[in-house]
Amino acid sequence: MVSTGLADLHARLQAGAQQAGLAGFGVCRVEPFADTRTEMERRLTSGEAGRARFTYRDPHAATDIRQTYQWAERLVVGSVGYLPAAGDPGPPVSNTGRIARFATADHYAPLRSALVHLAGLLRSAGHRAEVLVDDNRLVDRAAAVRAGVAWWGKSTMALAPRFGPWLLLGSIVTDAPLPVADPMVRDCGTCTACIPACPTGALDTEGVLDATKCISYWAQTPGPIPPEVRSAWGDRFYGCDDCLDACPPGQRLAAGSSTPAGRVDLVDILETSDEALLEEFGHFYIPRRDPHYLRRNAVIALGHSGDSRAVPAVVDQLHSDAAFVRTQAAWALGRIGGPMARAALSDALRHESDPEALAEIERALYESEGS
Ligand code: B12
Ligand code: SF4
Ligand code: SF4
Repeated sequence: MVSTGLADLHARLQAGAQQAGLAGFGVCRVEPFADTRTEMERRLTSGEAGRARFTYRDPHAATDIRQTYQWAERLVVGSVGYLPAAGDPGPPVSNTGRIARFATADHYAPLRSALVHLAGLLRSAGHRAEVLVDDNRLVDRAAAVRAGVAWWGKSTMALAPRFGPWLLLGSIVTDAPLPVADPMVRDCGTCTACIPACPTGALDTEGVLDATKCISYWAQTPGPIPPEVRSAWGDRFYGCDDCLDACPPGQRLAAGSSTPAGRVDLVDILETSDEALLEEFGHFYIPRRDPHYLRRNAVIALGHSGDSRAVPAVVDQLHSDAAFVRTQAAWALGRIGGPMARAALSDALRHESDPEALAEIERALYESEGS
């Protein structure tokens, strides 16, 4: 039995969520997300989690909010739609790269401010409230599904009617025993469109993602990109939207989001200072805040572009102080080919000391033979 005070507070939160423009709002209990924990542990053991840290650093804590907040009674879950605001990168243009729509700007900001506002309502009613947005201490999708804000898609995305997968998720942890929502009675039915749409085969039919094959994972993971992922990279600079683009429930919204956004000049990126890169892309997850990873991604996309006008900028990256950037630059030059690329690779062969970069230079020279 929920007291009138709590029912009233719930109604005020719901109205506040609507006023703040949230796409979804729901409340759920805080019992551990046992199935998610089991699945995370399975993926850690099988290797499918890759080197992902985030929630995988401590699956026990991420699936049991009471380990962080012993007083927690409920999760108030909110979602925000980021289309049409995130726009559309449009068709590929030579020497440009694509930013996945969730990252064309800090699209978490409106979600964060809406949840901070709702947390204020909870606190003024005498309750505790902490806002968690894309936080490693909570598995956001499991919370959204339990709170009736979304259903689980086979792409592993949390989907909602009208928005499809184009949603970002966050929660408020509270000690207010608010009335809880019923989960959404919905699933993907017979659709499996996202599975063949994935360029690297990272998804299977069971709703499992193998992070070690996912371009989105590699775009934010240290080191050189494995050859099979590199060869499917296309014009991506950060993130990947292919399994979202393929998803029928989100396609109407995507089709109406045509304002150009999220296309960047990759040669400019290679020529931009560390400070300016971190300033412009500060809202990305960049390992150790090291801009070399942005240049690594740019160089791979330039290799796919195959445009000889990019060669001088990529040649400069053969002198990068990060071996993984030199390795990818050699690979890109091998793909673009041409006399200037070959001359730079031959020169690099004489001074390169990193074994992986050296092997890539040799391969690139071999592959660009005759170009
Ligand atoms: C680590 C992480 C990643 C990793 C790994 C993702 C993964 N699948 O684990 C990488 C870097 C690959 C990644 C990529 C992306 N991410 Co991410 N990521 C996270 C993070 C930090 C943790 C996710 C986690 O713990 N997963 C644990 C696994 C086990 O849970 P799960 O993926 O939900 O898996 C469940 C399903 O598989 C389901 N399930 C099991 N069996 C079956 C069977 C069927 C039939 C079905 C339908 C389901 C199902 O049960 C599993 C366990 O409960 C969250 C933020 C957070 N704090 O939660 C964001 C988050 C999941 N990411 C987000 C986004 C936007 C993305 C990208 C779209 C970004 C992009 N455009 O590049 C891609 C999407 C790739 C994809 N298809 O998932 C959003 C997703 C929002 C949404 N609507 O779902 C989140 C929630 C961030 C946020 N706060 O909004 N991400
Ligand atoms: S984000 Fe891209 S690479 Fe990752 S599962 Fe989706 S389509 Fe595949
Ligand atoms: S593409 Fe189809 S199967 Fe995949 S998540 Fe969307 S609705 Fe589900």
